[in-house]
Amino acid sequence: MPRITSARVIVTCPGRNFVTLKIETDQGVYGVGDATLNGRELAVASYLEDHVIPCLIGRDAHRIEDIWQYLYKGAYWRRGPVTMSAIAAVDMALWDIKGKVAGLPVYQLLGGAAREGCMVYGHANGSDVEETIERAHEYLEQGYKAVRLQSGVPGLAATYGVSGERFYYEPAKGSLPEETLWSTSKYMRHVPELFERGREALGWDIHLLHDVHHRLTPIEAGRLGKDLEPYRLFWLEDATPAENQAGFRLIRQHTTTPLAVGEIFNSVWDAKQLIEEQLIDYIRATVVHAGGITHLRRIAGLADLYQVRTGCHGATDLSPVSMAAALNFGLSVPNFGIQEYMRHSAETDEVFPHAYSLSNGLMHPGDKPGLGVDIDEALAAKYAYKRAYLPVNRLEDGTMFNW
Ligand code: GCO
Ligand code: MG
Repeated sequence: MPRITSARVIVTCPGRNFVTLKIETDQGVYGVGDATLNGRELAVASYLEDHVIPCLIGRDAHRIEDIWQYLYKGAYWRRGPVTMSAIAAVDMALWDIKGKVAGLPVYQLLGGAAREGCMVYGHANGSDVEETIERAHEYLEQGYKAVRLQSGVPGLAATYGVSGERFYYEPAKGSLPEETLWSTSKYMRHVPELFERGREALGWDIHLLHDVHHRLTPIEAGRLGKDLEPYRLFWLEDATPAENQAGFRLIRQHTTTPLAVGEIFNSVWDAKQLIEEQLIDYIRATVVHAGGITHLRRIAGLADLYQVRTGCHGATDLSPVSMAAALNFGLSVPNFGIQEYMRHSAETDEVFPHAYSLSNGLMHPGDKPGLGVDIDEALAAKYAYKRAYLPVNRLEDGTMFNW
């Protein structure tokens, strides 16, 4: 049995900030876990260093479930993104160790491949509809089966999902939060046009997705879903903030557009009513923010009973360690739906060498024992942490709103 001898937190900024936990054992085998919480990174680093690592030393690394329960129940203060990201990092690292000791990729330990690969969606974003469509074409040419369309809204200087970058969207920047302005009516007028043009230009063989990023009320979301029905979206994401799970009933009463939610969820309790009442179609909770592979499997198990499929968050602020874990999970889980894939920068990929690969719109975690991802610590040490914040959003009259 591999005993945990040491663990450390590695904070690095190869283009953006990442927090990684590395757990070492007396058998020379180590594991890595992602602990990145965008804009609040150092809170998780401290939670791990000051409170979790001292409890890990000497434990049997194979007892993943016991250590999960120990950290969850033992903290007394349950749930929350900081706690659950820290637990997730430990959990990922332990699955990585178990796989390496067994000589098997983690998906084999989870039941083996339930499909050939995980369908992913890429991000097409542009300052206007034409630019977004042009970028979506590039994904089609690369064999993607699904693409998310976001575009600038006429009359708004900036909006969620649109950036100067060609293939990914990186909202965290600045030494203080950037402030943007929002108008629901301008947005609601614009989105149906984006998808009307999108279908005309891209055809019907590609899945199209859209992220509202928590900016509508339930009844507004119902109307947008209805307006988008002719374009047969794969999903409409985060149509309204989801603290009030019952609010999704109102959306459901008005539209058959499939709904996805959950990238900011950290526990099955955030999604219980949404799943049990079949108020959503895709659950977007992911490995790093929802307690690791161990807890995500529990969420997926509940979702499967209600024909809700997975659609894990996979933005650039989730490190390649999370991506590797999500792919091992996604390949094995029966009710996989889709995986978000935003490419990382070349510097990030260099710091985190990985075995996963993309072919014809499907991603595979690769067959290296463990998660199939590593961290180059010497290289990581060259990129010092840079404080960065997600933007904040106001209505045009100055009222604080959801970003
Ligand atoms: C997505 C998300 C991201 C988040 C980001 C916050 O659908 O990929 O909405 O763009 O805003 O991950 O850290
Ligand atoms: Mg989103």
